[in-house]
Amino acid sequence: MRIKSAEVIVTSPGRNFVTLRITTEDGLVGLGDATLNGRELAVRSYLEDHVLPLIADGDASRIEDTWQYLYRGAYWRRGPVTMAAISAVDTALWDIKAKAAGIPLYQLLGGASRTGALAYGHASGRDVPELLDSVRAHLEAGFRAIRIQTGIPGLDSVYGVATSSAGGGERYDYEPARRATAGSDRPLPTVETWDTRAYLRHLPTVFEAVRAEFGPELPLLHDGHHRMTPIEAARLGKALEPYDLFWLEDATPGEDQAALRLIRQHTTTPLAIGEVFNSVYDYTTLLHERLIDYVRSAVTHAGGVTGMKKLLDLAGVYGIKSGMHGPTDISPVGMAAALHLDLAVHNFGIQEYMKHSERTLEVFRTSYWFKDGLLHPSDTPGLGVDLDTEAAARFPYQPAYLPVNRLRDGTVHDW
Ligand code: GCO
Ligand code: MG
Repeated sequence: MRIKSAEVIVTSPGRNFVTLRITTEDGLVGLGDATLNGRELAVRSYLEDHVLPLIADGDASRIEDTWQYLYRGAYWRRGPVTMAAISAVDTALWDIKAKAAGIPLYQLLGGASRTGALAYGHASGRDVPELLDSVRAHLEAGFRAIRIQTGIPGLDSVYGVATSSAGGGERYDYEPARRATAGSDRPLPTVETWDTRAYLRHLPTVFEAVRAEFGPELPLLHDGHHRMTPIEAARLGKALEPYDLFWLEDATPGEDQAALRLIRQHTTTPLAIGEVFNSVYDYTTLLHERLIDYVRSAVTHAGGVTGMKKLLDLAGVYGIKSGMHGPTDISPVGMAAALHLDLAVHNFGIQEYMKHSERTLEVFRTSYWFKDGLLHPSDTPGLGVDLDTEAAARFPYQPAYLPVNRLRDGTVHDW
């Protein structure tokens, strides 16, 4: 099974995606997601300039060997650009292998361990009444686990709060990486203002209102998006204990693994971290010392199906579960890869799920489905996603950035 051709497709159907498409001599096509939100073209270059020449004419069946060759062979290891590129090659090769076998990928990974993957959706509101409406809409749409994010009195714009409506009352577009404004030839990140004290005061009152309205059963999650110091995070975890969260995510900036020790000593609120990680080595302290409950990496950023499987197997040794990253900047290809792993691994916890826009789904033809709170990757051979290259060409790349945060005095803060 030799690789005949490989191409990188950058398309922007609503937001930017980077996809690797590998074709074998016998005509099998494999897809891999290499999207790195806001830094897309660096991964395209890494793939086109440094990876594709190395795998041209290679044996598509040698997945582990290709992974090790690209990881160890580069000498310069890890990092989001390198690992997104390796992820794309790896995922495309798994797609091809499963298609060659005529089976869905999860069968190659050991077969189904469950009937579907519990998915959480994103409820948000600029204030509490709007948030309660959004939770209600998510319950009506079938979600059985819900992430809660709200506006904070005194702040104009806050991470995780939808600013536009997708129609049908579903507000989902909470963090489009912003495109250049009309007339400007130089896109710059928008700047938001942040105030941790206001956030810490407000958030427990929000969870109190949600529990009062919807009762104790519904699993509720929250994303702190890297903004707290360890002692602030510890305080928030304690304050949220009465509301029985499924998890508190990214309470502190992820690169400081030791920070989680301090949080852990103070609270029994479960902790999740890792969406910006790209290697199992980013987790070693967290896993060995059982400082977290869920690993948040995505197949797209953690070295593909191979990298993610290695990470989840190590996490499983410590009883730590998966909670794979699944916002809309993970393409439908990355999402499908996650779903096959979700179905197969024993230590599955939950899957994040933000539905892609209709425009995105014009380019990426998916077969995975959502019903009664669970996602299923489908039984289509391979990943079960096709890329319509003509549709992709209609949506050329558009420079865009995530926002940045500043404190009220102008100091740069984590976003
Ligand atoms: C999440 C994440 C995303 C990130 C995004 C950045 O939990 O879904 O925090 O919302 O902000 O992936 O590109
Ligand atoms: Mg997050």
